[in-house]
Amino acid sequence: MKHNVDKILEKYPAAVYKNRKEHIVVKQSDCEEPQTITSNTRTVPGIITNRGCCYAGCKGVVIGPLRDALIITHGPIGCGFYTWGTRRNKGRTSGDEKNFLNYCFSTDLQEGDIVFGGEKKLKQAIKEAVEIFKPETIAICSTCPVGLIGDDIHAVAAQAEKEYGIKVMAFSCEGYKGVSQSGGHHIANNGLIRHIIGTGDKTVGKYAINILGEYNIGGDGWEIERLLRKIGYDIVSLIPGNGTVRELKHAHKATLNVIQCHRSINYIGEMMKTKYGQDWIKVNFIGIKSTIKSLRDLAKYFDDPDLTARTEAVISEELAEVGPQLENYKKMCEGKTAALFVGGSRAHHYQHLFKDLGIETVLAGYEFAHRDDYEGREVLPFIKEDGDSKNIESIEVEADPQNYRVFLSKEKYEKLKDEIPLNYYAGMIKEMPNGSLVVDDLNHYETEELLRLLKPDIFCSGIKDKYIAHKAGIFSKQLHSYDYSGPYSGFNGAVIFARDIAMGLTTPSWGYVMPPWKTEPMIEGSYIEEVV
Ligand code: CFM
Repeated sequence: MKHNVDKILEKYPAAVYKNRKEHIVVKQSDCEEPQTITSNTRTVPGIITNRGCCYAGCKGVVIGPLRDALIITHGPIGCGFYTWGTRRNKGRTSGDEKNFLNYCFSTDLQEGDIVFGGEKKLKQAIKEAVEIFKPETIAICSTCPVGLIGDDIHAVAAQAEKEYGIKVMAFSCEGYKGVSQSGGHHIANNGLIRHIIGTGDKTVGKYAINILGEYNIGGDGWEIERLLRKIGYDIVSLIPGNGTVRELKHAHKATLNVIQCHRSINYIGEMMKTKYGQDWIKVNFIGIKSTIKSLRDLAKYFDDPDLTARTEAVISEELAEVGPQLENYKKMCEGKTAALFVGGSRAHHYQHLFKDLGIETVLAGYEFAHRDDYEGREVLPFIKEDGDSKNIESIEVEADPQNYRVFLSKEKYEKLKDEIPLNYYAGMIKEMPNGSLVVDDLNHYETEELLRLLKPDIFCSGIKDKYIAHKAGIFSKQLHSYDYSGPYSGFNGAVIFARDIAMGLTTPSWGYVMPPWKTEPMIEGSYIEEVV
């Protein structure tokens, strides 16, 4: 079946039509010159978008989950308030560690501060934070007005670092910078490389890894940690879900960087490769088959018979545990279809888990991914315009003479590169079914129209459009926060996800919801139709 996407786009003015058409692709594997996708561009003004901001990507996503970092939002109170506890990134402390995850610190800028400057207030906030909470690390994250009035948060941070003898980092992650959350990831990654990673000197174990781009939403990271520790890996640092600045200092000592979310953390992976020689590997612990593949890929990298045997033993053990339950849920899910619209990697990762349950993905989109997340890193040299390039620093790193190490021989590296995703991500589109739709930065109008056109049984998105789907009689599951459920990763997580999806699909509620198009004929001039 072909989809008449043009009919939806026709409603737009000419300039918007052209713009949006470039962001929509129908997967056609038999096509000699498949359409490329445009992404990482600013949202068309006036369009209602689901995207977040640069501050959300820096403070909310990358820095926020570090348990022992006390984060001060320098800006009006709303910015801090709306990022307080809403992402469900969990953390558990041990020993004498501090945990600031449940707090929200802000300078609460008022009109007077905007006129006369907010640096004084920031200094005072740092002083109070040090006196009351005695943190080892403070991170300052600024929001839009701070960038506009020009407070020098970096000078304040440097002075506070001297005065209190603790680490104080400043992130100029004003909301308007870059494209959506994506710019904030980049700024946060730069800061962690510049200030933290490489400052420790811990001795690490035999199979030493860092887990990157896993945020422990709903406990996903805990499930992944459990599996990897059971196999015998030494997890040097978690960057950043359930992680600490204390551990992060030693990250350069690990042998391999294991990357779950490519979009938000690939900068750190790449910079650590240049600076410390560490390879990174792209994994996906969402879905049974993809978890098994990821575990086997890791074992291949270390190529140690003991580790390989242990990997296989753990896979069999875990599978035996979850197999029968999954089969049961699969019977309720098989044959259904899903549409996914999430930030920059979950719309890909969850297709694997849906496939395990016999559910096909008919539409997938990212809010702010870059072309490489869609089409694979091989397109990197051909990306003409980078949405980050205007106002986000791209830092250059060099090999560290003391800490640069290479784990694989050249021959081994070349051989392994063909077998596992070593320093490589293939992107989402290659793995999508033929005829499915890929839409970058889906807006509310397109969401409604595509739901009517494709009629998926499940729509996975976030809080901003969850209820549009419910009002249309379509079960919707939030893939950002998991609707208070989770973990969904690994073997046990797959069962919890299957249970939640089966429960959602079989609830009789959807039958009681009657959107107009279920009962009334199409209104004249309706642009919703399927064409052959
Ligand atoms: Fe990576 Fe994320 Fe995502 Fe993301 Fe996010 Fe998130 Fe996300 Mo919400 S880091 S890109 S900026 S996997 S908060 S844990 S769910 S949009 S798809």
